[in-house]
Amino acid sequence: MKAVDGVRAGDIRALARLITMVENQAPEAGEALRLLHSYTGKAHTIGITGAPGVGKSTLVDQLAREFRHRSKTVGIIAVDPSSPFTKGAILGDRVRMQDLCQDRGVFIRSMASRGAWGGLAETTADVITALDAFGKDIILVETVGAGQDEVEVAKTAQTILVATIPGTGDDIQAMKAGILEIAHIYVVNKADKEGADLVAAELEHYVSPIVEDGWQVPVVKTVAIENRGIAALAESIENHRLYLETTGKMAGTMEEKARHQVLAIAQRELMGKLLKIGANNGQMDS
Ligand SMILES: Nc1nc2c(ncn2[C@@H]2O[C@H](COP(=O)(O)OP(=O)(O)OP(=O)(O)O)[C@@H](O)[C@H]2O)c(=O)[nH]1
Ligand SMILES: [Mg+2]
Repeated sequence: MKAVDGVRAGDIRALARLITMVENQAPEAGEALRLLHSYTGKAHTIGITGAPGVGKSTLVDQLAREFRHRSKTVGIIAVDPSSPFTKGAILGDRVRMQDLCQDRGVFIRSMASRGAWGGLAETTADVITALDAFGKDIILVETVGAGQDEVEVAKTAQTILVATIPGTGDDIQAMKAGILEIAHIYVVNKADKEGADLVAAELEHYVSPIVEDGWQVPVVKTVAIENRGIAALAESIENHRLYLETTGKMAGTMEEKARHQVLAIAQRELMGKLLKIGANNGQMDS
């Protein structure tokens, strides 16, 4: 299959075309993904979530640079569940990331909710499959917001970062609504602002009793705009990957994801058939 061969050969345009096919839910996309599945399993997927404006894009940008310094190739997916279009904010990010775009070791893609069925989380998982099969070592997934959709998107990653900032008032209490629990690493960004130590201490107090199978969620302070704390954050991410590998959870999460993905594909195909039947006034045509 042409799309598969192109992606396997490291052709960036073939990768971009495949992702467009996935987003448009083109029938060939499912077949291509099925074939590409056997080439996946190498990438480490990192999700970054948190309220609007906390600095997720800046963190992604700096982490991408940090991993490039560590000779890793990087894929970036920016997901905005709230918009049916690719919004200005993400386009702005892309301009900011322009010099990263010039680096052939980095592939950046923005996505917004599309399609009548098939959730954004499923589409994100499919794009991750494509990037993984392409050979990216690190895949960074930025999700905007903190609702249920965003949590679902974040969960497509193996390591989840939840970012917060000092002085917003919407601290731990508000954040507990579904988002704190999913974190493997907390990031207190904008640590150049007053109150960073307080937020970090609060978070530490919150997480200190929680040790899940030997993983203690760390709280990492960063000043993303000044590239401070980024190396330490990359270290924590690396530690989490080692933890997943040594506990066998890496294989576990991948198996679970594959199962989830197969289900999602079946669901989408069934939905497509049902819609077609609906359009044909209830007559089965095939
Ligand atoms: N003072 C300070 N400002 C920062 C820091 N990191 C990011 N910013 C600024 O915060 C603003 C928002 O940063 P983004 O990276 O776009 O935040 P985001 O979370 O991706 O925003 P959305 O995608 O809109 O949700 C920008 O003006 C950044 O320059 C930091 O460590 N300190
Ligand atoms: Mg952003």
